[in-house]
Amino acid sequence: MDEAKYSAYLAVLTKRLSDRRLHHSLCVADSARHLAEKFGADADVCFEAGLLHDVLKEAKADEIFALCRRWEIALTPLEKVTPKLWHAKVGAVFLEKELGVTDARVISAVRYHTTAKADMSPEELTLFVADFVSADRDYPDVDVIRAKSERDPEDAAVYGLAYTIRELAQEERPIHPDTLEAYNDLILKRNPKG
Ligand code: DGI
Ligand code: FE
Ligand code: FE
Repeated sequence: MDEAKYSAYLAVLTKRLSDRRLHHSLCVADSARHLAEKFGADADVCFEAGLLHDVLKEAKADEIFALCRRWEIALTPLEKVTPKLWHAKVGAVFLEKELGVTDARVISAVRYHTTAKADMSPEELTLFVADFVSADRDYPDVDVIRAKSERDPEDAAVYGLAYTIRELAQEERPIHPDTLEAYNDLILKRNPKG
């Protein structure tokens, strides 16, 4: 990425994000580039998507709903009541409309970075996994998923999805259909007989 573009993105991120979240974004960008180089996704696309993926993570509900109206983004009933999903779907459109991102691979990786989806592109999968294993992450099995990510990113994604689905079900919260479809897709690819 050229210097001018990097500085412009950094200025937006610095304005919108806490120090901790900015640090997370830089760590995810690094992890995404590393995984891309190792497993053959586009490294520049993954770095850019990693840098920008959480740009709207700290936006307030008022702003999210205003952006949805302005850009005619339709949230499903499940998405409306799940604030953690907003920054991915609305953030992807923000990249296009406000930051001038034109590469559909970057936009789509950001869009699906929280839920994942069935049939992910290499760049979508890479960002999804990078967000779990970035250097700033510190949850109980982060070492397990880091080790998997270095061997087989799809295996790491299955582990991450199973972890998220388990947590959400345990708390009796809604699970986005894209999350369930991503999980089934990767499981069936691994073992077509189920
Ligand atoms: O933005 P980050 O914190 O870096 O990570 P993220 O965008 O992957 O968000 C993770 C959060 O999103 C985590 O608390 C679980 C939640 N989440 C992920 N998939 C789903 C979900 N929440 C619901 N209700 N349904 C989902 O399918
Ligand atoms: Fe996120
Ligand atoms: Fe993130």
